[in-house]
Amino acid sequence: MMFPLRVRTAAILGAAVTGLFLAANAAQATLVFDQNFNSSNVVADYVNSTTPDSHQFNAIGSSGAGTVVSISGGALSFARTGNAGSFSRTTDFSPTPTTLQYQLDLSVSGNSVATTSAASFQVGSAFGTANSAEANASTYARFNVNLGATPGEFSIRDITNGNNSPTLSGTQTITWVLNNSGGTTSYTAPGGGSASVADDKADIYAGTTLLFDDVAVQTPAQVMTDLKFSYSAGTGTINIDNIAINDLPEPGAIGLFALAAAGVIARRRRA
Ligand SMILES: [Ca+2]
Ligand SMILES: [Ca+2]
Ligand SMILES: [Ca+2]
Repeated sequence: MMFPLRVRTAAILGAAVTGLFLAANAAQATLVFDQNFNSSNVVADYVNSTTPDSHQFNAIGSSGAGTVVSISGGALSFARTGNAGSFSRTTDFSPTPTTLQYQLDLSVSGNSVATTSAASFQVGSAFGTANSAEANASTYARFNVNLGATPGEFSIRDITNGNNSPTLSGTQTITWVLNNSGGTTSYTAPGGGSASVADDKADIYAGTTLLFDDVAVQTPAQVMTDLKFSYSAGTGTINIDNIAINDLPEPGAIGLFALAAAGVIARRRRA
């Protein structure tokens, strides 16, 4: 049987819109930075202090012998009893990302004393290469790592809002989704399915478990051009691997497709 022209037109437009959405999603993630620490066992090989590429840091180091930095088992390892260890990426990402999905594998070992906020991960701008954490005013968003009293156990602390995740252990893939775009953005959640994050909010996952949903970032007016990791309290080893940082699709891009499609349908209906 034949459907009325309007229904067939709507079906064709619907298929076209679906195609545009798929195209927009397929075009999405752009690499901002990645590093899996597999190419060398020498820490310095991952550093370029002046002109780092999208796989290199401006600095990886420690403030003294109390923190030993090494490449161990193909991961970046900070073994701490004192001082502070860090990585810094201070050369700006270009173009400046407005959304980020910052993923890394995290594990701890050798810890036996619970320590809140032993280490911190930060994204912001105008960072330096000091081993200490960056100032809040320079920090778009941050989360901390708490060491547990049981070896291998840790938790993630949303330090900005004062919330702790449940206890984690083993190697956890942490996914930190940041939105500085000015509007809500959608993304594919770890493990599949659609998720969203509002402007100047963050989602944090361990594996496929959402630990923090749309929590406020530290300084909403900041931008996301620099990275810092700083480990400055507690005893134990923190291992970092498979850093993968991508930007998410511009919410405006998908919105424009939808608006354009709606405009075509409206014109057809008037005709
Ligand atoms: Ca690795
Ligand atoms: Ca969310
Ligand atoms: Ca903002």
